[in-house]
Amino acid sequence: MEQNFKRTLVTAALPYANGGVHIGHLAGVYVPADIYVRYLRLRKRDVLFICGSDEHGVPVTIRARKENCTPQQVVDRYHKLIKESFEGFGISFDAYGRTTSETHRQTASDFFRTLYDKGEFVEKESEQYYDEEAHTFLADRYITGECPHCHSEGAYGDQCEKCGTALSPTELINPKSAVSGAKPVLRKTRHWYLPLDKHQQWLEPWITEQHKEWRSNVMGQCKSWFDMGLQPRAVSRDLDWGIPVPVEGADGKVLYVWFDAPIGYISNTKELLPNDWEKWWKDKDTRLIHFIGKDNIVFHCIVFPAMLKAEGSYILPDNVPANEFLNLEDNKISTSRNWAVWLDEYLLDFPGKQDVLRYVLTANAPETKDNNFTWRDFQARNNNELVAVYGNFVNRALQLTKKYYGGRVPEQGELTDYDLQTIEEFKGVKAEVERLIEGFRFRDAQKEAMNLARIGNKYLADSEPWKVVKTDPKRVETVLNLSLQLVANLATAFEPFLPFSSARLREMLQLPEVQWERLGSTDLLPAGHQLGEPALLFEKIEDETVQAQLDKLEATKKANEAANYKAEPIAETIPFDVFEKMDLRVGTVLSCEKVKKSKKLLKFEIADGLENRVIVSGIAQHYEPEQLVGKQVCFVANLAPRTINGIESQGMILSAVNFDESLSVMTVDRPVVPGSRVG
Ligand code: B3M
Ligand code: ZN
Repeated sequence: MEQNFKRTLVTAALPYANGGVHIGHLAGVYVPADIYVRYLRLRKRDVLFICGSDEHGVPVTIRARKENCTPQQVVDRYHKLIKESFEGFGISFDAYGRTTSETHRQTASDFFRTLYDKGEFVEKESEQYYDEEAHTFLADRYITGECPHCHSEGAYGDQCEKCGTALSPTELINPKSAVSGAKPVLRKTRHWYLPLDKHQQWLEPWITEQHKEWRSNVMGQCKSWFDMGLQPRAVSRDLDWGIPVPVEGADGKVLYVWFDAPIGYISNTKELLPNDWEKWWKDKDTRLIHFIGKDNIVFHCIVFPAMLKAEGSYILPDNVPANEFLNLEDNKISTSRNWAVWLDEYLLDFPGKQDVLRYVLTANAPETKDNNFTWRDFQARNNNELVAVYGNFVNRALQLTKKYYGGRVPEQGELTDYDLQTIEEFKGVKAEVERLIEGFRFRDAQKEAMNLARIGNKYLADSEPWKVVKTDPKRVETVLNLSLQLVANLATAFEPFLPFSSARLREMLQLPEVQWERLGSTDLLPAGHQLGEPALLFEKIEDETVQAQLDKLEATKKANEAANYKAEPIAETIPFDVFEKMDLRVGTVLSCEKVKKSKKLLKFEIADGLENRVIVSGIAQHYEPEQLVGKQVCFVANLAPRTINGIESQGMILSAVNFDESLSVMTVDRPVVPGSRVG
């Protein structure tokens, strides 16, 4: 149990500095870790919260190549962006470092060297794809080709994104280097491997017997790895971005990013506490907790512990509360498809509303299964819970106190049975929130905190101080005193979850200190205490605001569809004389109106240089009539007339059909006289 430890070291996965951070990151890792750490601090436990940017790895080099800059420029940019996003959301790291720091290079290098000197690696030669034009070995992601399973083009050397199959580069049909486009050749190369097969002996019982308390999703993944039998893993790569392998004759080789990244937790601790870091990593009395997403489970439960054990002087993680994934509007969040709510954009679009997102992401946290974020749910939770329950209770209690007592906390008089019953209800919240947070059940813990506000609302509604004030003013003093005690309790209970709102609420209460140990008490605010000015704690989010976010996502979807659009195959060839039979002309739209009783049809009068003509066209869902009047449009002039909805249509107006079936009428680039031929 946690109480037996002297200190807790909490790490949160180091985000890749090849892009920004989004709600999936926040929900999966950083908000839960932050709640946990803030809670431990409130409990006055010795705790350290470590994170930083993961700046090595192939994705960084791919991004650099795409953007025509250096990998260092890429990570400098994103490190700053990520760090600021986290600060914006109040993620309270003690250290946020980076894996390109000198401390990290040295630490990771020494770590490798220690394992190397102890004979903890096996050295193996293998064949890997090499690009003879670019003179470089190719990382799996740098090789594309046809998927051997679904035969779609553009599958990567590690995975086909179309059918999801995991691949190895040699399985690709017609492999191509993504660097030069050349056909890669197999070349021999040497690498160092961590023999996980040997480590399985102790890893398996350590997890499955000694850590039965780990979340079932985490345990499930570990067991399936064990069942398949662990394999040796290469910890070096042929790449020019990363930490050089500190061994003679290893030119052109760097540490595999998943070898150096977890060591980042250690080096970032070292940077913060150069003289005192060891007790956090090497003392049995330290409890190490890794907060991660589910795609990182194998590295934190198996690979990193094996590295730590092989080194010999480090403690092992005590728990790895990994979350499942958060989807966005029913689709998988994706950086490459820009399907995400980016934190930096949220901070700009919703200034001062960090806690709303924190709240919603915790209420919806993917703790046991994948979950879905929708903007409608975001709005509903804000309006129906934060505003209508929490904010409303606080506001009523403070406004009534202001009105009746000039904002001074009234005396607590004699308590009725109902008062005592209410007190009994909210007293239990402390133990419950503690139990849930310590069990990494943040979603339920937050719900418990919210219960305080529900209790408060009910108490006020039942006690009706605004009525009783006329008949029994003494009673109102007690009701408002107790209500204010509840408000103060709310500020305390929400401190780990909604730190910005708690700070504002404490300001309104003029309650500078948070005393977690007094959560559940009825004397947090002494009688006579002068409260500050009440203000709204949360505000309603309007439909338009939500619609703007949905429109943004819709635009992303459209952009992705357009980017993936493949033109239809060309129709059967026709001889020239067949084409020539078609008389295409340009005409000016003299008038345009909706056809009565039809949703689709527009009636045009077209100046065609002769006698003018009427054309009926099915484009009413794409244009308002006024948008077309005066335009010069192309039309088929010698089409046999047809009667549509009782109107004779003399020709057909030409439109381009876009990828999404939207229409764009064909007009001319410069004005021409009506009746001009098209050809
Ligand atoms: N950067 C992967 C990720 O962001 C990786 C985590 C490293 S934690 C040591 O999902
Ligand atoms: Zn495939």
